[in-house]
Amino acid sequence: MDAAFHSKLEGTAERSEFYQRLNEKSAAPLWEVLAEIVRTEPRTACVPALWRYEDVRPLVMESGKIITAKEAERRVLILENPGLRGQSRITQSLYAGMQLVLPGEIAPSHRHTASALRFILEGDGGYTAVDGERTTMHAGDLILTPSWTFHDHGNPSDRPVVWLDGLDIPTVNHFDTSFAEHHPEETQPVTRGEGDALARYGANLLPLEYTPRKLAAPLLSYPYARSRAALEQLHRNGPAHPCHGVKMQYVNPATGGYPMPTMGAFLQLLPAGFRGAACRSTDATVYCCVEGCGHTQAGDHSFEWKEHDVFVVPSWCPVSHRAHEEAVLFSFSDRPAQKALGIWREDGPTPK
Ligand code: 1HN
Repeated sequence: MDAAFHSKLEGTAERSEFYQRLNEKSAAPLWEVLAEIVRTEPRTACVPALWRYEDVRPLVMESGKIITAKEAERRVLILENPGLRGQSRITQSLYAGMQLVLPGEIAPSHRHTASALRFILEGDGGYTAVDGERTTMHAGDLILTPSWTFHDHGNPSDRPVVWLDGLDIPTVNHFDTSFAEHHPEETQPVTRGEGDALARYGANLLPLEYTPRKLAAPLLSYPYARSRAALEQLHRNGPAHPCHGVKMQYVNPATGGYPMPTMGAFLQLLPAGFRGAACRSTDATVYCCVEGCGHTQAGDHSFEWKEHDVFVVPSWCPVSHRAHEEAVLFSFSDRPAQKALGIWREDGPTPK
């Protein structure tokens, strides 16, 4: 990059006197900050980090004794990036948290500008209702709550339900575009039978003359059993990608695009003994181990992960995965937003 981006400027008395007068008029000299604000490549306060489920789960369960879902509205422990403490975010653009709904509880219906995805970790009898349809949560399912859709959660089962929430809250707040409101009722009325959206949009069929009217996928849920079976088949048909193993992206079946405009989601199988090459991309990514165990190198951080552990890899940080046994990783990032803006980049594989 141009030398001008890096040159150290001399601090003269004349300049500092000028800067003071600029300051009084709410103005500032670009040349003093140019190298800082126009980086030659991404440099972020976001750091690689790992949350072990064995550490977080007991705290999630303890939160169940501290506050009810109703009182909390949403009983969630935020996973805060250690480089971004106090900002309720796991990357610069994304929020992540672990949510608990205990047997018999209801998390009341509301809607907001922020889009959410949920990746189910534990429990088989919880549900989320979105736009008049309920979907039962099973471990490994991906559930969408697109921007401005009413959503409530409930747990009629006798076991706690825990999931990973991913929201684009920092993105929405970056644009100062947050709106939110409660539904007049605690639980929104159910207007369609369970499985309606999956049959209508998620079975390689679409209604006649269907044209998408919204940016988000018309699906509520992407059941794990189907995605897992597809990865298994693709693994048998081989070969695995040198960086990613067998990696697929969740899709909006009506457009072929991402499930939501601000967040993309991915599922990858790493075959037993897989040793991936390093690659990097500009979308900081949140990973969650669904099955198996392995190792991830993210820059100079090394993570040993197993089931339900969550880790985050910042923008442009070289990342490589290894699997000690066959493993499945779920992940999500702001890739669709970056691609829509024309600013997404990737690099790799780089030689081991
Ligand atoms: C929200 O609505 C949910 O609906 C979870 O489960 C986490 C974090 C911030 C703002 C809204 C939910 C959230 C949230």
